[in-house]
Amino acid sequence: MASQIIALSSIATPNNGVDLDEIMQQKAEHQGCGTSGGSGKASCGTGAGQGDLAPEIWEKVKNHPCYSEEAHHHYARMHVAVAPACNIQCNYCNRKYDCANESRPGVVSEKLTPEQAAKKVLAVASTIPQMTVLGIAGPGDPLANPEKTFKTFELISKTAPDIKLCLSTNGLALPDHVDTIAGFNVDHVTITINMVDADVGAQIYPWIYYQNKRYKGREAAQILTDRQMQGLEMLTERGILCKVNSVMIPGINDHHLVEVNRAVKSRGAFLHNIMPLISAPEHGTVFGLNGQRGPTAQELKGLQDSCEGEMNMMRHCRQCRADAVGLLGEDRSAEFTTEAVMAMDVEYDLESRKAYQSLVEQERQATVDAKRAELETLAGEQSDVKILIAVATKGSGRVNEHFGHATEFQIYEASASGAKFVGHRRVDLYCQGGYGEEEALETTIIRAINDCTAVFVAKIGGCPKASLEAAGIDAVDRYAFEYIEQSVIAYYRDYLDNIRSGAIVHGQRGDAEIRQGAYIAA
Ligand code: CLF
Ligand code: SF4
Repeated sequence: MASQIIALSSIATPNNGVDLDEIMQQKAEHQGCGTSGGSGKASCGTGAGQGDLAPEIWEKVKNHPCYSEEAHHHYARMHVAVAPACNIQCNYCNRKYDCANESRPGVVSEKLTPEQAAKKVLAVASTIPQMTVLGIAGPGDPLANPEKTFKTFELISKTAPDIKLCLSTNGLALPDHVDTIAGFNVDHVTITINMVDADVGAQIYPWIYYQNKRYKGREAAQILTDRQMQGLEMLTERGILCKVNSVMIPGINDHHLVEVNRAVKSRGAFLHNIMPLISAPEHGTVFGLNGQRGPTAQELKGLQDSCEGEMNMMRHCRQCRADAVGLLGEDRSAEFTTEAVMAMDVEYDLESRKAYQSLVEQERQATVDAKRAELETLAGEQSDVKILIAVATKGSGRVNEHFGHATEFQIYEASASGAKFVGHRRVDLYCQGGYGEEEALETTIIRAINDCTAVFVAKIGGCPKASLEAAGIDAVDRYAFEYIEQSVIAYYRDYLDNIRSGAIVHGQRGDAEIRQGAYIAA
């Protein structure tokens, strides 16, 4: 395995923070949790693995970082911002910014022509060989800009046929374009559906523009929901995997989203992604200005849990920008400005990409095997104790980020069933060029992971460790560079042992804050 990893990193130097040589070196030096346990069967939801899905579905999702939680540790996506116009108005959107249905308000994209977009895709694919998906998600609505969207798909399907094409839409124009979408072999379409009741919809959408006419209020919302349901049915009839994004807006559609979940499930949606409303006065949106709050971490998780039945729930969405590039938890768009891309000599080497990806697959399989083995150590465990664990990672499914360098923490729920990814929390950087930013620690990091029992890091200094422990959060570096899920299970097993021996007393943690405001790429 070590020699394969060396080969992997020599094929390309993807600056994705996943330096596998470094990992193996550090792992050799740092004997952490070792290897116990293992899960075998992947968890339900988007953690679903090869054994949980029909082979033809697995083929479609296995390398898609949004449709497979497991894949998102290893594979990247990119967006090209070719679609500026929109045909509806959402109360959480300010048109100065990107489409808030698949991006955070607060950051402006560079808009591209289809030709510029095609060159950018080749440039990114050559630099980041684990980039497997090209999505068009704005900055307006892709299907309100059908010529630009489909021209982009046409160019990319000719020059980079191994890249999956993906689309995200509000659904109003969707029924008119399903055949074209199918014609480009698009396997993945996201529809943002926030309601199936026009009275709820009227509180979210002030107007839509449909068939050359502007509609308002309840009438607008009724047309929108009818078109969304029609589009969803048409896509699923053609075997296209549909993800539904829903923005959770407390007091407006939070309880109603359970009904939305039922409605989209009955029409064949594959995945439901319930996202928190991001709303702040500085965004200039209706909801931002009228003080509409977003959900807390517990409210979001509670709704996601209540919708998780036979339908897969996505919990790893990063609400990314319309020009996002990289793994879901990172943003490398700043490396690929139009000016930089146009100046690049791009050589698209399909064979190198395949070789790199086959080695990524081996690393991925190793994470699954390690989890399976560790889970066996929990066989027969009956405890109903559940704890949350925050993890600092920069990819590859390992605990491989220093506490001070983390801009997000991945959150895992540990229980007698094993380890399950349940979300992520964006935070301010603690480390500010040689010193720790105490304000960031108090105001964002501890609040963001306040519901967690422990935080796993590759390394942490004495001061932040003491502050975390004063807040009741165990700062753990003994799993540095080990696999995340294996480590979560190992920690949980030790945690139960400590409860039973009386060394610790298990208590419920409090709620946590979901970070508001824009994330600016480093
Ligand atoms: Fe982009 Fe969306 Fe395709 Fe993914 S994003 S168009 S399905 S390739 Fe993914 Fe980003 Fe969440 Fe979207 S994390 S906002 S769900
Ligand atoms: Fe904004 Fe997207 Fe809604 Fe259009 S669909 S108004 S771009 S959030």
